[in-house]
Amino acid sequence: MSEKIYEVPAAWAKKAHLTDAKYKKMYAASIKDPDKFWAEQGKRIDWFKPYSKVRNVSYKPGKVSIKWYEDGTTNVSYNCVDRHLATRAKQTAIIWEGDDPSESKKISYGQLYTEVCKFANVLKANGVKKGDRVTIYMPMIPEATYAMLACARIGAVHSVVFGGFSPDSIANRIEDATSEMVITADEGLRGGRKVPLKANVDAAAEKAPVKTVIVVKRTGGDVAMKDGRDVWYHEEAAKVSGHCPPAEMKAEDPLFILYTSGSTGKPKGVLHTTGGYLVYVAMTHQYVFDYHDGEIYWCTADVGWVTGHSYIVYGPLANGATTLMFEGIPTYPTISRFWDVVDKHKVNTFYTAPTAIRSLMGAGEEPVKRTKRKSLRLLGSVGEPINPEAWEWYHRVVGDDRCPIVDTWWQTETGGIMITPLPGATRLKPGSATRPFFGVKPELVDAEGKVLEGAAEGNLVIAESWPGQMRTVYGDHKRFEETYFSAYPNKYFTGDGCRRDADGYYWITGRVDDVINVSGHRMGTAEVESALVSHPMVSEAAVVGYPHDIKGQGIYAYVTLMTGEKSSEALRKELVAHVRKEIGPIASPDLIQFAPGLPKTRSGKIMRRILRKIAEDEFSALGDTSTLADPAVVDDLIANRQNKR
Ligand code: 6R9
Repeated sequence: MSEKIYEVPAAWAKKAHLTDAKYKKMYAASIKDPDKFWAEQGKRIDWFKPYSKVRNVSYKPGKVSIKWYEDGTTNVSYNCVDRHLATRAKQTAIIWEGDDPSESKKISYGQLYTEVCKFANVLKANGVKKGDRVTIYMPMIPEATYAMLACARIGAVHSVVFGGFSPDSIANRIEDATSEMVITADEGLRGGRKVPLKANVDAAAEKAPVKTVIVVKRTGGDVAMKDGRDVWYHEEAAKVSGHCPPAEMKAEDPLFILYTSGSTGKPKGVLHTTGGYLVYVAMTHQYVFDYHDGEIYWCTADVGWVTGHSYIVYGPLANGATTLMFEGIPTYPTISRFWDVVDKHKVNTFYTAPTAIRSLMGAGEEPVKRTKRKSLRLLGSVGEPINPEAWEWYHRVVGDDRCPIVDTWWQTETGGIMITPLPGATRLKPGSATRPFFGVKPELVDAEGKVLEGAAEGNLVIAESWPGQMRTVYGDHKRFEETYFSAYPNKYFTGDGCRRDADGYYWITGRVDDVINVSGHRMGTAEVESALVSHPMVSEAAVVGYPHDIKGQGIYAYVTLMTGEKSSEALRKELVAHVRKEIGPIASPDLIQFAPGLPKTRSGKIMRRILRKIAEDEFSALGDTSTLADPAVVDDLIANRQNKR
């Protein structure tokens, strides 16, 4: 582990919202008297009716309940749009950069107001009411943001499904959310290639029928429109007014559901609510990115992930920022695309994932160095641990040794950033997410739940609640309690392992459950396994992660075939295609090993520890295998391993 320290640049210490002393003072206050601290912070958004209660939280087993600002009323779309009109109607809210570099546009807050109101009126005209769930399956175009804010405006609950998911995955999410409307586009465009979004929705709706599909025209490609179900957005929008009053929402009314992978079973619908979430994402966006008026801020995530929700849409817009939305990919039309966009739009803050950095690193410095990047002042990282080599490269090559890097640790469940450097305040150590954000009380615990003090390594839990915390698993509160509050009673369990060093800095070491992180995308090994065993020739499957130079982790699948079936290269390809169809391209196994048997205990439990070691090509350290029902299977697994280094 690198222990190199990067001091806060002098210019930063002067200009930033926070200094180290201020951070320490505010942090101490936030932990000492959370009610007072959050009562004050709650004022950063506008309320229709002010709150008198701040926090009402119980982590008690069987009685988990999380409420913030519960008697206040507000509206998220009002806060992200209307309240800026008096001062920022002409300021750019969204810079949209198309897949093709010749296509870009700027949307002012004034225009955003009209677009969001129109979209809200279209939803209403098509029967959407407060509390209804609306599925959004969109490319990275401004209409995705309009649709989200339009739902928030009328009190509908959006469920955004990432455009890379398959029809089956869409169908499962439509069913789980009991959603009767899908908003999509004819096609998406990424790296010059078309993505058949509407066709995927059609296939999903075969399995999970919906009443209405609203289709935004993006490419003009040929799509089928089903009579009585499908409508064109532009035709509907032409019929409605550009004003729509924001609904008065209670602080704890649901804002959105976002599905994420867990260690078991199907993806969970993470539910976030209105008031606390918005306070938290606005506050973290301001401090973590040291956002100042007039700056250009770019988060490269997709709105289909929580990072897109909190740090492309809600946080930045609540703060009246200019947020850049990019439709394309880092390598199209050239591998300099990110930096060309930075120069074109004079981007000040750039927030991306380590996997992107690592893949660009592979192409060397020249594609970066041929661009100027003079506007950049801050870099950010999110989604997975960033290895010190990638951190140093990001700092030196992309940031010209001038820009601090904020390595932000958080989760779909946490709503916003939890452990992070604060530029101006925090000395950086490459590879460390450094210190907790205000109000966040991280603890390290051992397997028995004993809290570890000082420099230590253990499982990361968060004691106490914070306003951006998820409130429940949609439709399954029991699963919520079991997943997050049962391993360590009275604490929120993150699922991550973590080390704390002698300076109190946190180093996330990765998941300790059966969740893997592929290119910053969360994937449950159980999901990939169930996709594999749904193939008629597969009898059993076990999936583990293994270290991958660019993706962080790759997907390694052990597959046992039905008696009489023969393994072949063709079958290997077929299984990869099968998983892509069942879940989506992000779940494609990188390596498949056909195995006559899996290592099981006598009680029939697959010993994943062994499979992980073999996938890592570290089979000399398999540990105790004496409890295996048939230790001989291990020899075969080793002999036929797919990741020989
Ligand atoms: C925001 C987001 C959450 C999981 C999380 C952890 C990993 C995210 C990280 C990080 C190390 C960071 N993770 N940020 N690990 N350093 N800065 O990514 O949400 O998709 O729910 O993933 O990602 O393992 O538990 P989500």
